[in-house]
Amino acid sequence: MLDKTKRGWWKDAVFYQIYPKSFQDSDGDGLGDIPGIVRRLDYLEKLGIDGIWLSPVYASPQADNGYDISDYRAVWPPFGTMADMETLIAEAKKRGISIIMDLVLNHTSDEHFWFREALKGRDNPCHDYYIWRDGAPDTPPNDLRATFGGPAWEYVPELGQWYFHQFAVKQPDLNWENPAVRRELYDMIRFWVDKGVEGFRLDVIDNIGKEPDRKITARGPRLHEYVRELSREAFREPGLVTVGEAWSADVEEARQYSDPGGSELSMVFQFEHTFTDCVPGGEKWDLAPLDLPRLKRCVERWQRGLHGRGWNSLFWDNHDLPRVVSRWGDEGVYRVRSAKMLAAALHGLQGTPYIYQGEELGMTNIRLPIEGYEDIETRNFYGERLARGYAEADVMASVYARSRDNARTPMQWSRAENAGFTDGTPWFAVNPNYTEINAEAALADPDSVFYFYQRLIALRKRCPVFRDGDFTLLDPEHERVFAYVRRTADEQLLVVCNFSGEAVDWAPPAEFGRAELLLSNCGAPGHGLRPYEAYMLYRGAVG
Ligand code: TEU
Repeated sequence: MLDKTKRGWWKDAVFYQIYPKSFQDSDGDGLGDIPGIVRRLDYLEKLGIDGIWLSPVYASPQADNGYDISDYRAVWPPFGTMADMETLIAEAKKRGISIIMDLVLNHTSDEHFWFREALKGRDNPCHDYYIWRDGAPDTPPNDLRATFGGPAWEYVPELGQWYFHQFAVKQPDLNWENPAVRRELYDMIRFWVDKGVEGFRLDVIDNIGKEPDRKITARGPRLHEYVRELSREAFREPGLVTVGEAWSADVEEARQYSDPGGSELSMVFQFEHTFTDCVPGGEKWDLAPLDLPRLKRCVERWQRGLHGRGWNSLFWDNHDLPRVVSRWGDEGVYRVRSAKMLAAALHGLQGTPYIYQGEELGMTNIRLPIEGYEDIETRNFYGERLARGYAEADVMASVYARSRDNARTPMQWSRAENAGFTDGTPWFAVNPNYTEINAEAALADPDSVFYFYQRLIALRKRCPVFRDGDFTLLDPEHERVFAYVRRTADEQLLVVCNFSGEAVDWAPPAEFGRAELLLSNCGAPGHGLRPYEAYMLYRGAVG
């Protein structure tokens, strides 16, 4: 078992993200909950993961599924109680699984006590916890837009002031320039550390240093000063793992965030690779076929850029992204094989892998009529694009491919009604393919995607090259094959993945002629590569 008191233990770890609303319901209200997670810990232990990144479970009006927090020190009642949370932390720990909480420090809900106080008047001590500008009701301070659509400013007639919000109107931004705000947040973090939480995922951490008057949202001038202070004041134990969500980070900046000296964070989530199938310069909704050479160059830049100088996180999926098997694999005949191929491509890299719930089953995207979507971003996008004159069919094509709700359909546990997720009415549509794609079926099939992930997790623990090896990309311009070599002084690992549904003529480098086959998704490698074939070859010290 990993020694989680030591800095760096996460370099050997694999994490699993749970989106609690959609994981497991235990009381029939149609919403996943904390006792439901406890019930599934044995399943996660079997998979072999070392920690759970738990998306927000705090008290919240749920305007953004919990990323709008009204009380950081309370659990949203439909998810359970504080006692349930304590049980989860303890039961997980017994199984060697750490709980990593999601921290939303950039904004609160407008129903948070601080904001309700702030609305009482300019003299209220909480007023300066948020970002206000004087002005007339019809002219916002400037033209900054919110991520979820509309202006980033909202007018409050009673105060004659506008408040700043980078996300929904119901998510007012906290004023990090106010030391009292920072102090409150550090105290709150310590509350959770004292409860036994072993790490944190920091929501949009790159946005905390905003300076809206200068139209600066991400990467503000004081950002790293704040992150260092946060780390010093709140993350005192060297064993606490911290991962910052940083859409704006480039390699250079990620080095700073994940500096091995530990002055900031353990690692960041960066998203550059998730734009390699978007129209260059466009938004995530502007679809283009995957440009594999572009994806490979991107991965190469990050692998080489952080080797020895920082630490990567590795992921294809999360609660904001579509399902990777639908995106870059095949939902049809090659679903299982392509899901394994994508897993191999990612887990062979240097960094800490994150598995998003259901990814280990090869769960897929969903298609619903627009009324079926719950996500605020999806709904606003649909309205805005139609208003701008886009054709409905094109807008829906983007929704099918990129809506965050693709990831938020209930976890598919079994063939039972509602996929075994709930005895009640699920809060969100269950993907009808649950009769075929579900955990029960996967556990009964030794060739399932689940066991492939289980083996990948075990391999990372067996061969140091996964953690330590450098990175050499083979055939950078090849449009179908993603192959790379990882090397340490006495080990070599070759990862070969066919990203296409067609057979490809490709042979491994001669030095791997007698290498050990660590794993593969269609038996022993033959001549060339079969559709979506993937394998790993190994030469080295570890038997
Ligand atoms: O996401 C950050 C963020 O910028 C997203 O809105 C992202 O741009 C979008 O999902 C891409 O489609 C984080 C959380 O992960 C997300 O779930 C929250 O909605 C958001 O912050 C606000 O807290």
